[in-house]
Amino acid sequence: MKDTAMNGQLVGVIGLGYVGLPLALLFASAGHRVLGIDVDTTRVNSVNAGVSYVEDVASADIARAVGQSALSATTSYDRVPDLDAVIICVPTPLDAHQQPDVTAIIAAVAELAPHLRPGALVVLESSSYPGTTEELVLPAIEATGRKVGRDFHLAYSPERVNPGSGTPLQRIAKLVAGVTPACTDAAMALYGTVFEQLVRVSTPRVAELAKLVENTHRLINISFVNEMAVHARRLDVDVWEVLAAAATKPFGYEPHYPGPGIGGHCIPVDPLYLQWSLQRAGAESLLIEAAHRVNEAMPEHIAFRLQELLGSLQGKQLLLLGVAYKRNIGDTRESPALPLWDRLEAAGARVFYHDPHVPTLRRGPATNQSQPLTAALLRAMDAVVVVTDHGAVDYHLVAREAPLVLDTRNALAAWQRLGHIRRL
Ligand code: SAJ
Repeated sequence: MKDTAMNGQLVGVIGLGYVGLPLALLFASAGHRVLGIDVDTTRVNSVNAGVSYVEDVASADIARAVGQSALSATTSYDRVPDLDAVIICVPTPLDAHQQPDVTAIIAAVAELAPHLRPGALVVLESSSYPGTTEELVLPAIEATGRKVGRDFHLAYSPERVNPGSGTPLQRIAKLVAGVTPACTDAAMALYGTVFEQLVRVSTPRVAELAKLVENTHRLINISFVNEMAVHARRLDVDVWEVLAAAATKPFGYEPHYPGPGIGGHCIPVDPLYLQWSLQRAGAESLLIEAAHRVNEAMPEHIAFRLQELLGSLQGKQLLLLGVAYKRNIGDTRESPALPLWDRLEAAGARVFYHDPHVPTLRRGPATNQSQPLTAALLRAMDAVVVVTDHGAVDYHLVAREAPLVLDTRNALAAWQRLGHIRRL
């Protein structure tokens, strides 16, 4: 339900990435004025120039919002005292030890806390461990002498952006949980002006954990079908036919499909935030550990299959078809193509790639170019590995010209009967 009474707020969005930028536009399109705050000057200048750098966001939409003075961006926190609400959408990656890295949240809160206007609403959207809002954000703001529920409101509302899906953000149900009932009311009032379905939950910890459970569910299910893909050959079945058959079950089953491993900034990361939370509480999830191990081993399995098919990889020329972490986007963060590339080079292969969404790719000191997908290129390879099943690839050309294809995504299902098209 849209509550027009709350329109015309000045809303700050901290972090203008694949979560914050669409959210900023959504609030701008609902009659609010939005101030985007980001540490990256290039992003700030791009927003103010009406140029998008997020695949699901059209430049025209940014330009329109900026032209209507509904959206502007800055690297400065100077205007925090003017803000009615501040929504934090900064990254929460893993550190080098695979532990939660919440430094971006800490930095953002440190900047905004001293300048919050009386009655301002702060909402954290970044995926993080249960307790982040009440153990990390709340004390940092109250350390300025402000009291939650009286001088400011604080809530948690996990982002549910789904890159490349085309699902309108406002139609995705939104969990909302305030530190106090008044905080929840304030967050519901603001979010109610843009989101069609709000789901009120009792505490931020519930919402924080719900988000991690959503993505851990997905990790475990994908890991299981990856495990089936690795072992199906021993059972003398085609795992893709098995999964297609299982997918006909209309209840109690949600289809997932094998791949080269799990990439992105959600599915490989959020379950490890959950595992860390459990370990901090003296527990541990056996399933998360096992799922993580299965997915981490997929690039090794691909290298093993290539060695089965080609013999030694020493000196072989291999083309990775797709390096993005999932189809039809250009994001390579945590992409399984990256460890696969390193593994194949370590085995002595010469690795090339073609990805219509990724023009260049850094691997170590080298910056590699996406090779034009031509018959000559394909014929020059010893094998082509389909890593990402982008739509904008001529798979007929690949099937016709490549001497051998290891298809990790079933992108060449139509040519499966050909002997040189192999699967995991
Ligand atoms: N993947 C598989 N097999 C599958 C599904 C995915 O191997 O059956 C792989 C993808 O190729 C990718 C990784 O898993 O490498 C993650 O893919 P994803 O489809 O989960 O895409 P993400 O990472 O963009 O996840 C987002 C998440 N959204 C939020 O966190 C708000 C996730 O919760 C969604 O479930 C997901 O989109 C979605 O459903 O598309």
